[in-house]
Amino acid sequence: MKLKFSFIILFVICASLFISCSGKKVEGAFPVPQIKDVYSIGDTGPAGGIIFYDQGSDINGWRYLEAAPAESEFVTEEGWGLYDIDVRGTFSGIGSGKSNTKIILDLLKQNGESGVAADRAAALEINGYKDWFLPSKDELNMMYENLWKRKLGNFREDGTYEGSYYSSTQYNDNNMYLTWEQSFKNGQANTGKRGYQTFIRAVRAFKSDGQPAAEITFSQNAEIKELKPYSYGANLEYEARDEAVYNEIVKIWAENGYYIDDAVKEKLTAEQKRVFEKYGVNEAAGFWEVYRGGMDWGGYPARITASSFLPPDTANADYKPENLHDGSFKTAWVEGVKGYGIGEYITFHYSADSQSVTTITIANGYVSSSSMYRDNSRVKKFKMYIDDTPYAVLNLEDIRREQIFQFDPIHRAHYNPWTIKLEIMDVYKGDKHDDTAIAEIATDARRYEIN
Ligand SMILES: [Ca+2]
Ligand SMILES: [Ca+2]
Repeated sequence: MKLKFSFIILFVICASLFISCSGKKVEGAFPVPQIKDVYSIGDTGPAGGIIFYDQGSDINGWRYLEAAPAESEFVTEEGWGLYDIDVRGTFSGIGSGKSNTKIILDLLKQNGESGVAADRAAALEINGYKDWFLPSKDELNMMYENLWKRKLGNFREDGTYEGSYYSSTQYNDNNMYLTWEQSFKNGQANTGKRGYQTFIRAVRAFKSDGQPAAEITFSQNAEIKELKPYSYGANLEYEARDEAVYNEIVKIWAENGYYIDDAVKEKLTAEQKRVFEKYGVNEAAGFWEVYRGGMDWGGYPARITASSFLPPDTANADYKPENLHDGSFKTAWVEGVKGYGIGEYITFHYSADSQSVTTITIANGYVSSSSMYRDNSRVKKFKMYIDDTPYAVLNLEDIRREQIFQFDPIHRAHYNPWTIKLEIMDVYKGDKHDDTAIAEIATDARRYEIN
């Protein structure tokens, strides 16, 4: 009892002198904490901050998120730190800020860096609470939505970057390592370099009973769907040697009024007959061309990047990520690391106004011939992420045929750009090479009827 009483006295003295009890100078006295059975958005929290998110019950070891009081806000000369360092494993989702911050703190320690956004947030001590962290991208946005829009929280709209606040979420732009931040002047989430003096507002998580959240509150395996192909698209048992013969048939087809009847068929050579039986004549597409029949309704990526790709070979074939979406089954992306490329990934970048995505169609492997297909490796499992948060595991079959995965529309708030990432988890090993290839991937807003 006596100890507790002295602590309160000490706290009052410290607060009135604008000095925290750890001896560090702080900006000002903090609001008086409120202890309640149930908190609403906008309430003063148990640490004197403001409640900005409520899960409704304890899930993954926490219920509420509390933004630190405005008096604790800061900028650092050194910004976010970890320039040019890949901070792997951070997520955007609500509930990921605490584990993101732990990843950043470990890397800062490894690199001997300090005095930047995450470690200064984690070092805050406010009304006796020391469990502060840097919010994730989506957590930061909830502060904007639930506090700023109600004129709560005294967020800034000024400064060089118009009230930009740092999140703890990395953005990997083709191996340029940026950080998600959000302007509280216009609500836009942006990716930025890490040296800027952007504002930092720490947050903390706590349980229904008011106790601090568990150590790691975000499980990257939470609720991941296991998906199999829902349907199949084009049969891709093409052979390069058939291409010239196929083109002869297309010519004959055009010369005969875009039709091949029995009389025309009779005149075909044996080789032409064989190729015609195998492929038919595709009215709208060339031999290697992806035929989508005008069905591309939306959900179209603005660009595609990859964690690595194989440099061009002596035959001058290239294996860039753009080959994944060039409309040709002849070209492929091939990962560029030693071994089978487990952990390598491709990222589809969508603009803020893109449609939702409901299908991903994948032509697995180097499909341009049966030997190329077998010699190189194919993907067996992809881990699919939405904005770096795990969403599903795609289980691919080892077939030269388009495989179509379908899911509920992936809705994103239509004011921020967003991403789908596919990470190689497992492969079908090639007979000759450990190069893992994918010929084509399309994402789409179309939806297949359930039989
Ligand atoms: Ca391609
Ligand atoms: Ca490889």
